[in-house]
Amino acid sequence: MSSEGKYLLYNGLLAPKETHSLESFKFAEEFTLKDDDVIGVLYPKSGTIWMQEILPLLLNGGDLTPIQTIPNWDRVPWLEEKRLAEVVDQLPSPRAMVTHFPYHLMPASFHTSKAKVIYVMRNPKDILVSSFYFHQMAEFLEDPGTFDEFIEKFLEGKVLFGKWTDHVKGWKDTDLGDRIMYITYEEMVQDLPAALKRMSDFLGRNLSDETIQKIAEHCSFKTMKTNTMSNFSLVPKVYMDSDKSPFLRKGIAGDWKNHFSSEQLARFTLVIRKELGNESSSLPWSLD
Ligand code: PPS
Repeated sequence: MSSEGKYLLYNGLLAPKETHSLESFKFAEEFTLKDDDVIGVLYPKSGTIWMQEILPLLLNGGDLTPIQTIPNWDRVPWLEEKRLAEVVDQLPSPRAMVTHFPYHLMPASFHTSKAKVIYVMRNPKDILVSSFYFHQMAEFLEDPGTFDEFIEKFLEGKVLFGKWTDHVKGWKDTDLGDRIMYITYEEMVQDLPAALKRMSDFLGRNLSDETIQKIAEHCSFKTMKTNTMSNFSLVPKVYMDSDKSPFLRKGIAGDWKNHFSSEQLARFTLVIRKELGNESSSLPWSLD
Protein backbone atom coordinates (compact mmCIF):
# COMPACT_ATOMS: atom_id res chain seq x y z
CA MET A 1 0.00 0.00 0.00
CA SER A 2 1.42 3.43 -0.85
CA SER A 3 1.83 5.83 2.05
CA GLU A 4 -0.82 8.13 0.51
CA GLY A 5 -3.16 5.16 0.65
CA LYS A 6 -2.65 4.66 4.37
CA TYR A 7 -3.83 8.04 5.66
CA LEU A 8 -6.81 10.28 5.26
CA LEU A 9 -6.92 14.00 5.83
CA TYR A 10 -9.56 15.48 8.12
CA ASN A 11 -9.52 19.25 8.68
CA GLY A 12 -5.81 19.28 7.92
CA LEU A 13 -5.05 16.36 10.25
CA LEU A 14 -3.59 13.02 9.16
CA ALA A 15 -5.17 9.85 10.55
CA PRO A 16 -4.74 6.19 9.59
CA LYS A 17 -7.51 4.78 7.37
CA GLU A 18 -7.25 1.44 9.13
CA THR A 19 -8.92 2.86 12.21
CA HIS A 20 -10.52 6.11 10.96
CA SER A 21 -12.84 7.14 8.13
CA LEU A 22 -14.60 10.30 7.05
CA GLU A 23 -17.75 8.67 8.45
CA SER A 24 -16.10 8.10 11.83
CA PHE A 25 -15.09 11.76 11.97
CA LYS A 26 -18.64 12.77 11.02
CA PHE A 27 -19.95 10.45 13.74
CA ALA A 28 -17.66 12.20 16.23
CA GLU A 29 -18.77 15.65 15.05
CA GLU A 30 -22.42 14.75 15.66
CA PHE A 31 -21.78 12.73 18.81
CA THR A 32 -23.80 13.73 21.87
CA LEU A 33 -21.63 13.88 24.96
CA LYS A 34 -23.28 13.43 28.33
CA ASP A 35 -22.62 15.48 31.44
CA ASP A 36 -21.04 12.56 33.27
CA ASP A 37 -18.76 11.47 30.40
CA VAL A 38 -15.05 11.48 31.10
CA ILE A 39 -12.58 12.02 28.27
CA GLY A 40 -8.86 11.38 28.34
CA VAL A 41 -7.28 13.79 25.87
CA LEU A 42 -3.78 13.10 24.62
CA TYR A 43 -1.58 13.89 21.66
CA PRO A 44 -0.58 10.48 20.16
CA LYS A 45 2.05 8.52 22.11
CA SER A 46 1.44 10.41 25.36
CA GLY A 47 -0.12 7.51 27.29
CA THR A 48 -3.53 6.94 25.69
CA ILE A 49 -3.54 3.18 26.29
CA TRP A 50 -2.55 3.88 29.87
CA MET A 51 -5.64 6.07 30.33
CA GLN A 52 -7.77 3.31 28.79
CA GLU A 53 -6.62 1.13 31.70
CA ILE A 54 -6.89 3.80 34.38
CA LEU A 55 -10.26 5.44 33.68
CA PRO A 56 -12.54 2.41 34.01
CA LEU A 57 -10.89 1.45 37.29
CA LEU A 58 -11.18 4.93 38.76
CA LEU A 59 -14.81 5.16 37.67
CA ASN A 60 -15.87 1.70 38.88
CA GLY A 61 -13.92 1.72 42.16
CA GLY A 62 -11.27 -0.82 41.13
CA ASP A 63 -13.36 -3.62 39.59
CA LEU A 64 -10.88 -5.39 37.28
CA THR A 65 -13.53 -7.00 35.04
CA PRO A 66 -13.38 -4.47 32.18
CA ILE A 67 -9.58 -4.40 31.90
CA GLN A 68 -9.42 -8.19 32.03
CA THR A 69 -12.25 -8.95 29.59
CA ILE A 70 -12.59 -6.09 27.08
CA PRO A 71 -9.87 -5.00 24.61
CA ASN A 72 -8.72 -1.46 25.32
CA TRP A 73 -10.10 -0.07 22.01
CA ASP A 74 -13.63 -1.23 22.89
CA ARG A 75 -13.38 -0.57 26.63
CA VAL A 76 -12.51 3.12 26.33
CA PRO A 77 -12.98 3.93 22.64
CA TRP A 78 -11.43 6.78 20.74
CA LEU A 79 -14.00 9.46 19.94
CA GLU A 80 -12.71 9.73 16.37
CA GLU A 81 -12.25 6.04 15.54
CA LYS A 82 -14.55 3.68 13.64
CA ARG A 83 -15.05 1.44 16.67
CA LEU A 84 -16.99 4.07 18.63
CA ALA A 85 -20.16 3.58 16.59
CA GLU A 86 -19.94 -0.19 17.18
CA VAL A 87 -19.51 -0.11 20.94
CA VAL A 88 -21.08 3.12 22.15
CA ASP A 89 -24.33 1.44 23.21
CA GLN A 90 -22.45 -1.04 25.38
CA LEU A 91 -20.42 1.49 27.36
CA PRO A 92 -21.21 1.47 31.07
CA SER A 93 -22.21 4.70 32.73
CA PRO A 94 -20.37 6.96 33.40
CA ARG A 95 -18.75 6.53 30.00
CA ALA A 96 -15.01 6.86 29.50
CA MET A 97 -13.51 7.75 26.13
CA VAL A 98 -10.19 8.99 24.81
CA THR A 99 -9.35 11.31 21.96
CA HIS A 100 -6.39 12.74 20.06
CA PHE A 101 -8.57 15.63 18.82
CA PRO A 102 -7.25 19.17 19.13
CA TYR A 103 -9.56 21.38 21.18
CA HIS A 104 -11.09 23.19 18.20
CA LEU A 105 -12.29 19.91 16.66
CA MET A 106 -14.17 18.64 19.71
CA PRO A 107 -17.86 17.94 18.97
CA ALA A 108 -20.29 20.82 19.50
CA SER A 109 -22.06 18.86 22.27
CA PHE A 110 -18.81 18.73 24.25
CA HIS A 111 -18.94 22.48 24.76
CA THR A 112 -22.49 22.52 26.05
CA SER A 113 -22.08 19.42 28.24
CA LYS A 114 -20.34 19.17 31.61
CA ALA A 115 -18.17 16.26 30.45
CA LYS A 116 -14.81 16.25 32.23
CA VAL A 117 -11.40 16.11 30.59
CA ILE A 118 -8.09 14.78 31.83
CA TYR A 119 -5.40 16.20 29.56
CA VAL A 120 -2.15 14.23 29.67
CA MET A 121 0.94 15.95 28.35
CA ARG A 122 4.27 14.20 27.62
CA ASN A 123 7.72 15.49 26.85
CA PRO A 124 7.63 15.89 23.04
CA LYS A 125 11.09 14.38 22.61
CA ASP A 126 9.90 11.13 24.19
CA ILE A 127 6.69 11.29 22.12
CA LEU A 128 8.81 11.53 19.00
CA VAL A 129 10.94 8.52 19.97
CA SER A 130 7.88 6.45 20.90
CA SER A 131 6.19 7.39 17.63
CA PHE A 132 9.31 6.58 15.59
CA TYR A 133 9.23 2.97 16.86
CA PHE A 134 5.46 2.75 16.52
CA HIS A 135 5.74 3.66 12.83
CA GLN A 136 8.16 0.78 12.38
CA MET A 137 5.90 -1.85 13.95
CA ALA A 138 2.45 -0.72 12.70
CA GLU A 139 1.75 -1.78 9.10
CA PHE A 140 -1.06 0.77 8.81
CA LEU A 141 1.38 3.68 9.34
CA GLU A 142 3.84 5.04 6.82
CA ASP A 143 7.54 4.31 7.12
CA PRO A 144 9.09 6.95 9.43
CA GLY A 145 12.29 7.24 7.36
CA THR A 146 15.48 7.99 9.25
CA PHE A 147 15.34 9.49 12.74
CA ASP A 148 16.51 12.80 11.24
CA GLU A 149 13.72 12.71 8.65
CA PHE A 150 11.15 11.85 11.27
CA ILE A 151 12.22 14.80 13.42
CA GLU A 152 11.55 17.11 10.46
CA LYS A 153 8.12 15.55 9.84
CA PHE A 154 7.25 15.93 13.51
CA LEU A 155 8.33 19.57 13.60
CA GLU A 156 6.38 20.35 10.41
CA GLY A 157 3.30 18.61 11.81
CA LYS A 158 3.26 16.10 8.95
CA VAL A 159 2.46 13.37 11.44
CA LEU A 160 -0.72 11.91 12.91
CA PHE A 161 -2.97 14.59 14.40
CA GLY A 162 -0.69 17.45 13.40
CA LYS A 163 1.72 19.53 15.43
CA TRP A 164 2.31 18.73 19.08
CA THR A 165 2.68 22.47 19.81
CA ASP A 166 -0.78 23.22 18.34
CA HIS A 167 -2.32 20.44 20.42
CA VAL A 168 -0.80 21.68 23.67
CA LYS A 169 -1.55 25.35 23.03
CA GLY A 170 -5.15 24.63 22.04
CA TRP A 171 -5.87 22.55 25.12
CA LYS A 172 -4.08 24.94 27.49
CA ASP A 173 -6.19 27.85 26.33
CA THR A 174 -9.77 26.73 26.86
CA ASP A 175 -12.82 28.06 28.65
CA LEU A 176 -13.41 24.72 30.40
CA GLY A 177 -12.59 26.00 33.90
CA ASP A 178 -12.77 23.19 36.45
CA ARG A 179 -13.95 20.70 33.83
CA ILE A 180 -10.34 20.08 32.81
CA MET A 181 -7.43 18.64 34.76
CA TYR A 182 -3.84 18.68 33.51
CA ILE A 183 -1.29 16.02 34.33
CA THR A 184 1.93 14.85 32.76
CA TYR A 185 3.03 11.39 31.69
CA GLU A 186 6.20 12.06 33.70
CA GLU A 187 4.23 12.64 36.92
CA MET A 188 2.41 9.38 36.28
CA VAL A 189 5.69 7.51 35.77
CA GLN A 190 7.23 9.06 38.87
CA ASP A 191 4.40 8.43 41.32
CA LEU A 192 1.41 6.61 39.86
CA PRO A 193 -0.59 6.34 43.13
CA ALA A 194 -0.30 10.13 43.64
CA ALA A 195 -1.36 10.76 40.03
CA LEU A 196 -4.31 8.38 40.43
CA LYS A 197 -5.36 10.11 43.64
CA ARG A 198 -5.39 13.49 41.86
CA MET A 199 -7.47 12.03 39.03
CA SER A 200 -9.84 10.27 41.40
CA ASP A 201 -10.42 13.47 43.40
CA PHE A 202 -10.99 15.41 40.17
CA LEU A 203 -13.59 12.84 39.13
CA GLY A 204 -15.23 13.08 42.57
CA ARG A 205 -14.43 9.46 43.35
CA ASN A 206 -12.65 9.73 46.74
CA LEU A 207 -11.18 6.25 46.54
CA SER A 208 -9.42 4.71 49.55
CA ASP A 209 -5.62 4.42 49.62
CA GLU A 210 -6.02 0.67 49.34
CA THR A 211 -8.10 0.94 46.16
CA ILE A 212 -5.68 3.49 44.67
CA GLN A 213 -2.82 1.11 45.42
CA LYS A 214 -4.66 -1.77 43.77
CA ILE A 215 -5.39 0.31 40.65
CA ALA A 216 -1.75 1.44 40.49
CA GLU A 217 -0.56 -2.16 40.53
CA HIS A 218 -2.87 -3.14 37.68
CA CYS A 219 -1.96 -0.07 35.64
CA SER A 220 1.79 -0.46 36.05
CA PHE A 221 3.81 -0.85 32.87
CA LYS A 222 4.83 -4.36 33.95
CA THR A 223 1.26 -5.56 34.51
CA MET A 224 -0.12 -3.90 31.39
CA LYS A 225 2.58 -5.56 29.30
CA THR A 226 1.16 -8.95 30.28
CA ASN A 227 -2.52 -7.97 29.91
CA THR A 228 -3.66 -9.42 26.58
CA MET A 229 -6.62 -7.00 26.63
CA SER A 230 -4.19 -4.07 26.58
CA ASN A 231 -0.88 -5.08 24.99
CA PHE A 232 -2.24 -5.45 21.42
CA SER A 233 -1.29 -9.13 21.25
CA LEU A 234 -4.87 -9.72 20.00
CA VAL A 235 -4.00 -7.75 16.86
CA PRO A 236 -2.60 -9.96 14.05
CA LYS A 237 1.15 -9.56 13.48
CA VAL A 238 0.59 -8.35 9.92
CA TYR A 239 -0.92 -5.15 11.42
CA MET A 240 1.26 -4.72 14.50
CA ASP A 241 4.54 -6.58 14.68
CA SER A 242 5.77 -6.65 18.25
CA ASP A 243 8.99 -8.37 17.10
CA LYS A 244 9.92 -5.08 15.43
CA SER A 245 8.95 -3.08 18.54
CA PRO A 246 6.37 -3.83 21.24
CA PHE A 247 3.54 -1.30 21.63
CA LEU A 248 4.32 -1.14 25.34
CA ARG A 249 7.95 -0.44 24.51
CA LYS A 250 9.85 1.13 27.45
CA GLY A 251 7.35 3.15 29.45
CA ILE A 252 9.94 5.57 30.83
CA ALA A 253 10.66 9.29 30.84
CA GLY A 254 13.83 10.44 29.14
CA ASP A 255 14.48 7.75 26.52
CA TRP A 256 15.09 10.63 24.09
CA LYS A 257 18.56 10.94 25.59
CA ASN A 258 19.42 7.63 23.92
CA HIS A 259 18.31 8.90 20.50
CA PHE A 260 18.92 12.63 19.97
CA SER A 261 22.32 13.96 18.89
CA SER A 262 23.27 17.39 20.27
CA GLU A 263 22.56 18.92 16.82
CA GLN A 264 19.13 17.30 16.64
CA LEU A 265 18.36 18.46 20.16
CA ALA A 266 19.35 22.05 19.38
CA ARG A 267 17.21 22.13 16.23
CA PHE A 268 14.22 20.50 17.95
CA THR A 269 14.36 22.83 20.94
CA LEU A 270 14.67 25.94 18.80
CA VAL A 271 11.58 25.15 16.74
CA ILE A 272 9.42 23.99 19.65
CA ARG A 273 10.40 26.96 21.81
CA LYS A 274 9.60 29.41 19.02
CA GLU A 275 6.21 27.85 18.31
CA LEU A 276 5.18 27.65 21.95
CA GLY A 277 6.08 31.27 22.61
CA ASN A 278 5.06 32.26 26.14
CA GLU A 279 3.74 28.77 26.78
CA SER A 280 7.35 27.41 26.90
CA SER A 281 7.91 28.89 30.34
CA SER A 282 4.93 27.06 31.85
CA LEU A 283 6.03 23.62 30.69
CA PRO A 284 6.72 21.11 33.46
CA TRP A 285 10.02 19.99 31.93
CA SER A 286 12.94 21.80 30.37
CA LEU A 287 12.94 21.71 26.61
CA ASP A 288 16.74 21.55 26.52
S1 PPS B 1 -1.19 5.80 20.86
O1 PPS B 1 -0.73 4.98 19.70
O2 PPS B 1 -1.18 7.23 20.51
O3 PPS B 1 -2.46 5.37 21.38
O4 PPS B 1 -0.03 5.57 21.95
P1 PPS B 1 -0.14 5.96 23.49
O5 PPS B 1 -0.86 4.89 24.22
O6 PPS B 1 -0.64 7.34 23.63
O7 PPS B 1 1.38 6.00 23.95
C1 PPS B 1 2.18 4.84 23.99
C2 PPS B 1 3.28 5.12 25.00
O8 PPS B 1 2.74 5.03 26.33
C3 PPS B 1 3.50 4.09 27.07
N1 PPS B 1 2.70 3.45 28.14
C4 PPS B 1 3.08 3.43 29.42
N2 PPS B 1 4.14 4.00 30.04
C5 PPS B 1 4.26 3.80 31.38
N3 PPS B 1 3.41 3.04 32.11
C6 PPS B 1 2.33 2.45 31.53
N4 PPS B 1 1.51 1.71 32.26
C7 PPS B 1 2.13 2.66 30.11
N5 PPS B 1 1.20 2.23 29.22
C8 PPS B 1 1.57 2.72 28.02
C9 PPS B 1 3.95 3.10 26.00
O9 PPS B 1 4.95 2.24 26.47
C10 PPS B 1 4.40 4.06 24.91
O10 PPS B 1 5.61 4.74 25.24
P2 PPS B 1 7.07 4.22 24.87
O11 PPS B 1 7.99 5.36 25.20
O12 PPS B 1 7.07 3.90 23.41
O13 PPS B 1 7.33 3.02 25.74
